[in-house]
Amino acid sequence: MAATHQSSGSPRLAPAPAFAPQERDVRKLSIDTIRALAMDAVQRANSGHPGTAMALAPLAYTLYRHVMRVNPSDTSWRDRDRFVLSAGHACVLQYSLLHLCGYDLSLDDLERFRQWGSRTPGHPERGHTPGIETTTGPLGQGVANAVGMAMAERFLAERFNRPGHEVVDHHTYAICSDGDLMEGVSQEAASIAGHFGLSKLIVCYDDNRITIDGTTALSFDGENHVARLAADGWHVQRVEDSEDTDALCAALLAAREERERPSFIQVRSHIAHPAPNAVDTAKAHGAPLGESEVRATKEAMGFDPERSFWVDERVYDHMGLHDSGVAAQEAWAQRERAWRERYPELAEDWDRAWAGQLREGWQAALPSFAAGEQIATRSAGQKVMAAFGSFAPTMIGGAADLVESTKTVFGGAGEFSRVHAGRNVPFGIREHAMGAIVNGLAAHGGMVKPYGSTFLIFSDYMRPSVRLSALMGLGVVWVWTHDSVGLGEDGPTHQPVEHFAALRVIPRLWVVRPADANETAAAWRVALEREDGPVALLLSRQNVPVLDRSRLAAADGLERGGYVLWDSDWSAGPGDGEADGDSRAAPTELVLIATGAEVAPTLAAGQTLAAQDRRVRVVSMPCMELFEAQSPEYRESVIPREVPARLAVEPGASMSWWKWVGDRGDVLGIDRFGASAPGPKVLEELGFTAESIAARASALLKGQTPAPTS
Ligand SMILES: Cc1ncc(C[n+]2csc(CCOP(=O)(O)OP(=O)(O)O)c2C)c(N)n1
Ligand SMILES: [Mg+2]
Repeated sequence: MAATHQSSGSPRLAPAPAFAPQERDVRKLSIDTIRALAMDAVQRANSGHPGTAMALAPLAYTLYRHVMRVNPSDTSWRDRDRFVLSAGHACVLQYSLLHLCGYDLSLDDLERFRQWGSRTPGHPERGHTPGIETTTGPLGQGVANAVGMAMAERFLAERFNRPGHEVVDHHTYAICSDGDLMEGVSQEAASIAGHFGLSKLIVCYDDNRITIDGTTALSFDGENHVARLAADGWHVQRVEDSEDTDALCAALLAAREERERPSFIQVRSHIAHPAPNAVDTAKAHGAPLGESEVRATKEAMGFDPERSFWVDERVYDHMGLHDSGVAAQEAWAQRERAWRERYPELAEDWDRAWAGQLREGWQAALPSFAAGEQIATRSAGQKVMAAFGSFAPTMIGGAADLVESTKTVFGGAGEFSRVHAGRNVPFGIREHAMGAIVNGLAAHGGMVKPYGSTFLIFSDYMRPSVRLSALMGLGVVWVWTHDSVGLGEDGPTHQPVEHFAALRVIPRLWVVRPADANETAAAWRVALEREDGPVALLLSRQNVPVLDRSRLAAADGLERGGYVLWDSDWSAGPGDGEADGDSRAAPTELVLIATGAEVAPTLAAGQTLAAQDRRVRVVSMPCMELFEAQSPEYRESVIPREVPARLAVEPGASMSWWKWVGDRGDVLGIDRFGASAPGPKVLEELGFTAESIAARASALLKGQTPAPTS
């Protein structure tokens, strides 16, 4: 093990490395091996991105071999350095490094790059390959994820470290490309990282001046990137030659010395170096080099061109991080043990947080709301958060400058700032970065259910990050308020319409739109208990009545996604036939299904029709994804096949509903944009009063074709 590798686990920095002359040969051999593996894997797959992987081999080598403190044998070590390859297209670079450094990734895995079922997918996927911290590929996301990880480190350090007892002390490193820097999300993230002074974040920028369509002269040369990042409050450095590992190492260590600002290191590189013909060409970005160019490159590197996927044993000896990693982790574990003994209560919170759990007793602390009160579900959400907040000491999050409106705040828990890692994060008007930062907080670990909130309409502004939260199966919560045209005067620019459907089509995302305050408490409970993915809470701006659960089914029904809220033959209450539909005297004629604020008027409509001797059922369907996950028998017991007259009521695009109402049912939705007017007026004009719902249902019962809503 080189003396320069920081293996002590000490918070103090290792001295800048002076590479021993005899090490230079094996260093070059190692770097060229990374290049050869990258070329071979892409060539074998006949697909992938060799150029950047080749050019950045010295940077990635320096990071893994000489700078980062990681343990290949335990990729979940809590205090490991985090690494994000934001330029995810170059993932063959990281896979090669992981293999050579001794992670559980074999040459076989590299040979199966981009193949079905392999552990080396086309872009890095969290949870799929050991050592991959976050899923990247959509450019810009990784930079913002890294900001979230650095915030998590800052928060956990402040919360758990004690003088002389540092259990949280690591860095977050990222490599980004031109595309990452062009994408707006990275600028939003850079801006807030500078503002918060995240000094343990170190981003290396691959300045190769090449993108897919040509050189950056096409669209990116008018900007001084280093000056931009400096203006954002970053510590900036330039390395003029990506082949100069001494300079790279010195810059990285200088970045680690920085105590006030995040670091940005611009590294001038030449894509596909040292390929003789492909170097500096855009075509080296995303296509195999071709057999003859691979051959020529191997010859130029002094490799045998007849060999593929070949690694000299000396490279494994030189690059293996197992011993140094185990030693570093053990040094840390000793510190952690001493800390545990001294602070057993902190340690309990610490373990719970890493297990993704809240302190015991939180469910019982959730409030219940009395019938009859009028309360917006966003306001109910505020009360629910206040009730469980102290049970989730590492839950942090915030809004994109709308906290007064979304009401997502932990009272008395302080704000996250340059000087204090409070639990309320003022994301500013940066929805997209908020999404990716929240993902980074969750991907870091130790942060229970980080959340982000804004108006539902602006879920569009963060959608790429929301999608990635689902793809990664992260335990995050998205709180979107002002969830319908019912928000009123702000008009169609602010009124979500297509968003319900647009969010429901994202696989693995649960979209929950609670009907009243008690369903809001149940919705938060579901969100906090979910272990395998994100939950979105859609909450109303306007007041809605707290439903009278003594005459209706309990709000816990939300856990099953959809439930019978009321049946017209429940003369004395839900106990009368709720569980056993067969005991009812006569079959249901009509099923009304609604979500959120529209449940109350739909219930009123159902009761009106019941008073006209119609046998009506009202279903509250706050979460289609959860309902879908129930048994066919349960679903049938809620929406019986034999009742074709089913009307769904939701003030948004009708398309999600047809599968539940069938072709003899009807959907009262909004397949147009909203309008600026007081909320009740907009809802009335678009047909969402109890009267118009009843009229629409009557028409359905009579077999009349409804008029389209445009
Ligand atoms: C958001 C997003 N848009 C487009 C792409 C497709 N794409 C992949 S890499 C790339 C740009 C390549 O240029 P650069 O980022 O400089 O990477 P390099 O070629 O230098 O490795 C593009 C447009 C993407 N991955 N993500
Ligand atoms: Mg580039």
